[in-house]
Amino acid sequence: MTASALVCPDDIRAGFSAAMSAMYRDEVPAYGTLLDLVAEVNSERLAERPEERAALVAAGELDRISEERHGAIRLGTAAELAVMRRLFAVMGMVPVGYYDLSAAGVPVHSTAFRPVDAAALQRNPFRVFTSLLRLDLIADAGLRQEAAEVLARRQIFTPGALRLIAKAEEAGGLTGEEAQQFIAEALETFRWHARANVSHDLYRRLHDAHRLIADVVSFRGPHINHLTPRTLDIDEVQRRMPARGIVPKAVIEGPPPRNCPILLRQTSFKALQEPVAFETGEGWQEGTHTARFGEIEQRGIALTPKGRGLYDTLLNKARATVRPAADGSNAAEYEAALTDAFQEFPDDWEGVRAQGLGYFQWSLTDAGRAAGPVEGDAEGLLARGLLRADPITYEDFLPVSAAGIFQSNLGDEAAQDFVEDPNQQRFEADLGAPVLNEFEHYAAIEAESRAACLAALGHAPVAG
Ligand code: OOG
Ligand code: NI
Repeated sequence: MTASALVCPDDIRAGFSAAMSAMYRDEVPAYGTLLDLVAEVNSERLAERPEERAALVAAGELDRISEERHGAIRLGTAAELAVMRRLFAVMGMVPVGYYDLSAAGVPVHSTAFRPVDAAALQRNPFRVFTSLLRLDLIADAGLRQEAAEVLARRQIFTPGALRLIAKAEEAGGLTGEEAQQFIAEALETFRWHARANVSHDLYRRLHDAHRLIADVVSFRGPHINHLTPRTLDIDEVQRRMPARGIVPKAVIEGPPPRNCPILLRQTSFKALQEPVAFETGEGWQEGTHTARFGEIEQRGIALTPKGRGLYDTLLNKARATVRPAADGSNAAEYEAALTDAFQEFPDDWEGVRAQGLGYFQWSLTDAGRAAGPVEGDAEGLLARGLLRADPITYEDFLPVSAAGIFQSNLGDEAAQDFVEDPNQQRFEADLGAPVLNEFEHYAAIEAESRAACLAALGHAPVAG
């Protein structure tokens, strides 16, 4: 078979993301309502802001503006995580970043499977935030054992999916027909199961240990627990949710609204209580489970370690003054504290760049392309109008925000103290591969773009 018969992984990812979106809208009607609301606000903003619209057209992003950017799943075992890595690899998604949520009272650690190069992100940016349950953080040894046994018995991948993953690894990809089959088989893993694979009694005991443990252990597979489209105005979507009959979480996670957006702002509607049937040995007993929700996101510039350090400091400062309550009673105070704390973070691109807080993509201006060989460093050439520096979008996640999203969808009573215990080495051993360090990745994009500009302007290639 020739390589040209193989489908590009980006196309498989795009097909998978569309199939997942259709399945989730069908399973969770409130998510369809959220998508409609996002599309409405996005089109209003585009009508009001022709410059923003033109920038999206230039970036080739206008058509896909309201499409999903990410989803999330929670896995039970190391073996599941290792196969999940291979499944996502078929779609050009690799593990980026390590997130320890134990510090925030959630017994998981996580990575995000995502496309990394610019062309792949532009074709389809879909990512999956993937968490692995840490049974080692459950205090009760008996319960830990029972949970491990239930997890050891389940197979979350279909035989067809496993066969096609192996086929893709062997042949270096999938043909068009195989890709269609792969999408259909892979989708099965993320489907909701209205029948639990445990008794109501075990469910309740798992739930009492932590609601998240019950969510992972009690079902046949890692149902997708939310999907997240991009909005051009997160504050407005948050405001309009109640009128659409969906209940927003108390506060928007991440930085306050700014002229120059940084990192990631996210919010969600609260998880729904859904009917579930539990095994009794003789039949099925009705009960409920709360896990699935819908989220929205708005992204800004990727920050350097220095910028991220400042972000974390200011966020902690605001949260030390006002800790957002899940019922929304102090939401206004929290927003005020956040805005106040972030006065210290420069809110113009010049300032962000000059202080080394964010990552930028360098390119030649028209004048730069027309110029002959010139002397000077990047900053000097920028000042002379021969180069430009555009913010690089942050494509990853934030642990404090993720914990806030988890927490608001697990209920306040789920907040628990675990000893902070990051274990990236263990996570990578379970995954079967190292995760890509997101800071190094953004730094390399910036350095390469700057070196290419200088080379084009007749400078000797910069060493390193
Ligand atoms: C994942 C929560 C984290 C995000 O956007 O930060 C997340 C989960 O609830 O499983 O998706
Ligand atoms: Ni999310």
